[in-house]
Amino acid sequence: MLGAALTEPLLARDYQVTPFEDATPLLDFPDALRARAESLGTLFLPGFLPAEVVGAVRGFVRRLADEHGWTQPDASNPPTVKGMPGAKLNGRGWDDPHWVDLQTALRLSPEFDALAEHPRLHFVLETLLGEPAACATANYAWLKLPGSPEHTTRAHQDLYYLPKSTRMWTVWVPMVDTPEDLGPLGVVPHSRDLGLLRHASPFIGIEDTRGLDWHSQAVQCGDLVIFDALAIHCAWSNVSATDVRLSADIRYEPTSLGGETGLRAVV
Ligand SMILES: O=C(O)CCC(=O)C(=O)O
Repeated sequence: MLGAALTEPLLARDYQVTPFEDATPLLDFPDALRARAESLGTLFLPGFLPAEVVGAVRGFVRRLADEHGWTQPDASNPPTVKGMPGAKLNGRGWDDPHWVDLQTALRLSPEFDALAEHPRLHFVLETLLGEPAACATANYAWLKLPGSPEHTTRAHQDLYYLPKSTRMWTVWVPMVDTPEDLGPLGVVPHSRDLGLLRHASPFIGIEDTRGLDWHSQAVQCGDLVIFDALAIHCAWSNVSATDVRLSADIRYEPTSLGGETGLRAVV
């Protein structure tokens, strides 16, 4: 049973939040890019990916979401997605069997491969890892439906769920234009200095993060937020009345590790 607090929206306005630092000027200076990433544990690259590459994944996801009755069909596939009124994911969202099926279909799709293997992404990941990057496990497309604060991604560190993945970097890709009320990602820079913090449970995550300095802002389709395995992050609640937040997270590890992670059972 969920605690009462988990039905309350998680709102950036209740936290100390400043905008992300744009790392674009460092793209021509790999050493400086790596130094920024290692210091902050996160990078923000606005407009980094071609909109059509991300749009193709959005189109794939929304076709399945339409079939499940979660979203309103729109064959023109704009970077906004309307929810079907009253639509809900079951359970905790991530254990809804239809959502799990969607993840499987997505991972087998050429659209996802084209995104995950995009050369611009691999250039950045290889710069951060110091060797070629391999796409790891635990890659998801998230649909955050309006009116579902109980499915908000609360503050956590990925290393808690993927305890072997100390060298992993995650790329968070908004697949729709995501203003603040749609629930963009929030990240705490320099989290690795804190080590792995106590998580109350896989679903609750880290309970008290109000004293921390968060980075977050409205983002567009094509932007990227990259963060390491110890970066404390969340996604604010979708409090839009009508729209769905769609995003993907794609994880990478050094090729020398084989791209295999040990996913902690989520209960
Ligand atoms: O987008 C979300 O709601 C979750 C993202 C996340 O936690 C991750 O990428 O690790």
